[in-house]
Amino acid sequence: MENMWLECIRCHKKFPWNTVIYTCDQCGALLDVKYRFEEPNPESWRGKPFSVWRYENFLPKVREKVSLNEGGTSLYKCDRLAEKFGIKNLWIKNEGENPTGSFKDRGMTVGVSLAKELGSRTVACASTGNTSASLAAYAAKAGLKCVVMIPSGKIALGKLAQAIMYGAIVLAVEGNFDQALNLVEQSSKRLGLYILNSLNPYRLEGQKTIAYEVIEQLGEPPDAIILPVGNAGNISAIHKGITEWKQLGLIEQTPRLIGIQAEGAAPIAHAYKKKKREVTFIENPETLATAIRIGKPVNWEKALRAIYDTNGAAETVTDEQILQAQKLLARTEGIFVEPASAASIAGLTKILDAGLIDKDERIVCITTGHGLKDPDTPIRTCEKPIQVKPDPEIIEKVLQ
Ligand code: AN7
Repeated sequence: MENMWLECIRCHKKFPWNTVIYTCDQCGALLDVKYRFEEPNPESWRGKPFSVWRYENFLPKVREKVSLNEGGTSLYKCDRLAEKFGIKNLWIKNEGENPTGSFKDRGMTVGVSLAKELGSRTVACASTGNTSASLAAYAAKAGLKCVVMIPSGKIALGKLAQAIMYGAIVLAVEGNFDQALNLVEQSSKRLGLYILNSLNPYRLEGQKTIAYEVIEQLGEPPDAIILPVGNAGNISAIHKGITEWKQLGLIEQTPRLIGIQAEGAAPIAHAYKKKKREVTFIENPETLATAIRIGKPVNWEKALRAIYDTNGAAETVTDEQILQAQKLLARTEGIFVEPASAASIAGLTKILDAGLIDKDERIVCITTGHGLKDPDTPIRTCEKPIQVKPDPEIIEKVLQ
């Protein structure tokens, strides 16, 4: 694959595509996958199924694709929700529709295919939940061994059920996600595990297809894309996808990328608000949106690049605002997402109030994970079922 290589995002040192490496050995920064693209011809993919591999011209070439038919998720026009916000053009890209219920599947189909291509036997990740569920499924499909390290007691029930069911070795680490990721990095050096967290640049290649799908579904790029940010891989991936299509002349406008973080876990939003190019990590991140309970986002540098390059923004939301947004979305549009995903909706209100988006702009919010991942939250925060005797008179009374 002489048309593809890895390149440091800071000092631009190049590495052959098949080097198993996650950070630059010269300056320590993350890597990007780079390509010498052939002249793009949209006709070459227009007839293909609506899925991640539809865009294989822009992805690593692999001999065997490990796929569960990921991508091709719905883009819903949300007029009832838009009306609540006093805006006109709001869509939701619902990534909960992926095979394991989150956007991570887009990354894993590419990342696990690469793991096979590179001859890895065991794949590993640290995870706040969704990454572990997704990796476990794709490792099963690929026939690879899978080790996942999760912060003990701090991942949603559904995600844990998935990782266990797909047969991963699940290690509950006594510490938070950041500590678990550190542990995976150290263990991978000792044990030769192939890491599939978002510091793996190949995983982000799959995730950039969210941008391509949105552009094709709308017929043009939106004005803004709003999404929750944790380890900051997704915002970085979407930025890379958009940048590549712009450079290839496939689109003219680039959407502004707006990242939303939970107040107790918002190092990137804090950096943005101070207009800084560096991030101050948070030692003890806290939020009920456990998916984004991350204090040391590995992709901070790529994420700030995404925000500043697109004239985007970052904002924080409280847990209370997240829960309200989760209910609002479910009850106006019939879309049930997990709390972290609702951060993008909660953030929209704040971004509009702050005047960072005009009311007539075309806005896409990305909801990253399915609501059933975390059944405990609605059980705790919503109305309890009304207990009744099987008697129509009682029903009549209750419903009056
Ligand atoms: C539903 O599973 O980090 O900013 O280990 O599950 O790309 O990290 C999950 C992250 C947003 C944040 N929404 O994405 C993990 C993990 C949901 C998520 C994010 C996650 P990034």
